[in-house]
Amino acid sequence: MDSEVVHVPAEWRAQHPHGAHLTGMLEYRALYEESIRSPNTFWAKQARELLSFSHGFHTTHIGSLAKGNNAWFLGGELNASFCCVDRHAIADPDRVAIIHEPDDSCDASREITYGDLLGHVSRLAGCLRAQGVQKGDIVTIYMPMIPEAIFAMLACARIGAVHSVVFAGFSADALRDRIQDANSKVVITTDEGRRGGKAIPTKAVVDTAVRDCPCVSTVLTFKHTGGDVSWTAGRDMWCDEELKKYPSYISSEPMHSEDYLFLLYTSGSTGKPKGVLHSTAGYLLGAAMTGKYVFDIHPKDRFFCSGDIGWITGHTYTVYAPLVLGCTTVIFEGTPAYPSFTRYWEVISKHAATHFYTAPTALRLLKSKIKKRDVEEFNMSQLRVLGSVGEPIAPDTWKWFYNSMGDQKMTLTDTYWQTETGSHIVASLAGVTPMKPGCASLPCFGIDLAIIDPVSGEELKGNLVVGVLAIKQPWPSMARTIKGNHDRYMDTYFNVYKGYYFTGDGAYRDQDGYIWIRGRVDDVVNVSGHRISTSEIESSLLEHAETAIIGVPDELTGEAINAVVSLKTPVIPLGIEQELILHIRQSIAPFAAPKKVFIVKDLPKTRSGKIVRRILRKLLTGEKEFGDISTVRCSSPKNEKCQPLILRL
Ligand code: 6R9
Repeated sequence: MDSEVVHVPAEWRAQHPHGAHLTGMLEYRALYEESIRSPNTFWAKQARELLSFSHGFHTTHIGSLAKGNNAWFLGGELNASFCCVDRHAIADPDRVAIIHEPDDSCDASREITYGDLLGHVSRLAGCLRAQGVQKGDIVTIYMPMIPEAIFAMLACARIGAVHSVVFAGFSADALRDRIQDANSKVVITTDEGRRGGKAIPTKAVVDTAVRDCPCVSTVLTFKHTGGDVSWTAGRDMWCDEELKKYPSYISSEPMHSEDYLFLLYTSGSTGKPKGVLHSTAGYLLGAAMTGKYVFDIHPKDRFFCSGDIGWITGHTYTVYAPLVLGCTTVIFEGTPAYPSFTRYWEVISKHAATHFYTAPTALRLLKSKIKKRDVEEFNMSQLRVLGSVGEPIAPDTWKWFYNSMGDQKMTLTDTYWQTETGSHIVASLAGVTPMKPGCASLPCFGIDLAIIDPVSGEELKGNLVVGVLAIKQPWPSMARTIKGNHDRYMDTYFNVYKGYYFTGDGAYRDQDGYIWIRGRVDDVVNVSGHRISTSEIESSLLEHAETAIIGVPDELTGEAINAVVSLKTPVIPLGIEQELILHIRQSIAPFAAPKKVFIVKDLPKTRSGKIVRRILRKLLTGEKEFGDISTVRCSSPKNEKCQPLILRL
């Protein structure tokens, strides 16, 4: 598994147009040592170098992992929109901040300079203020991948409002729950979005969601496709007309370092999604520092991250890292498969992207569809850095990415991190770290990793150890709390192994100290890089059935959801499988829908009534060995006393 090492190609450094930020592994090791030995000195220096504080901080850090009360850069004041917009607009207003590539390759792309961005963000910020949005209020954003979505995030930040971006693939029910939890007065959306040639009815979904949200007084809608929408007078406003009323510059609100910048919902191992809250200074520093060192971003770069702004990857690496560092972010509204499988190559060559950051699920799809000759015509000469995120990347997919898109000339970084960590925590540094295909590799600066034995709870020191991955020192971009439920925050991350942050992932440290991520050890399934909790899906079916949701390996999506369902009715209605799938699509999102549904008479349970997923997983993956089943009531199809487990497929 860990034998193959791919060294950074010699020409990478020789042909670097700006000179890499780090000279090599010696510098990485020295800086890493310093970041662990003297974290406060290290982080204070980074913060002063990479962020612009309107009032300097007096204390770098207080708090501990055991208490879950970490705070950074106290006394400091800054504004994320100032750091991402104003300072670049002042220095170089004509530099392009955002390039938008539409879904359809025949439609024109758009470029927004830092100077223009300042105007767009200011106007929208003024408009939000006029709608009564105040410092600390949460604004919900439900939008496709267009520049206006970034304007909306930064406009919130400008007036000190907290943004909550909900992925535009979520259903109206899921959106409603998130708007209600955030108690948003204002929701920002578009008439429609467009993906893979299809219209996404964003406004219609918002209309349905806000029916049950008395907190919402304003829905601001950007015109995007020109599609028909229904209109509620007094509540709905067209942004395009409204924004003309506001000035193209308003000053940014000074925020305390620890004021929240955004809320983002993610799945945990229990049913209800968690609203993870991130701070202003700490989060922004994590984005800036990993952008600089992991991706080696320079101001002239054009960074293309295919991650949607509805997920943390989109927040940190489509929006905040590129903009805080003052480079160009390339955003793409479409899919890798429309109108053809060469779409990513088209986007990269058309916009001369220097970086391309994507997920293994897209790569697996392309790997099965693309032949070398399909992509030969594209000019990829500007491309310097490739990145992977979201799930473990199998060595063969890694190699395909490196060889076919990277032409063996680039550096490929596998980046491991989470919504809660804010920015990368394990990653190979572009152009620096010798790469191992399929391996996230080494800890980022300031991240003190531990592998823990899940049984004894003891840290496993040294190399060649397998266990669960934890972190033993606080770092600035860690999430500060879960909205409305600090106890859940403590129990999920800090009370599992006292004194450590628990990631929920299994990991192996090889003989070179490289970290191999082995996937979740809790009840979270990762479908195409989207996190979803098994119990969230199970509880959505509770009315109709008792269900066990199992993640099984899948060639295309990494893991696929299988549902094993025991119905509450004595008769099994025809077509019930499709009905259940539809129900999940509507109540959560299409990506949460099971690939297969198995209707069974009874689920295997322990004597105390807990479903034994381990057995179902083995059945579904074709394993014959069931392990110890002495405590299981309905143990296996072979057990004569039990009803056959699978009635029909
Ligand atoms: C950034 C993001 C986090 C979970 C995480 C892990 C998996 C992410 C990975 C990876 C192996 C990588 N994960 N990156 N596993 N190698 N490079 O995806 O955040 O949506 O919160 O998911 O994704 O299981 O715990 P999030």
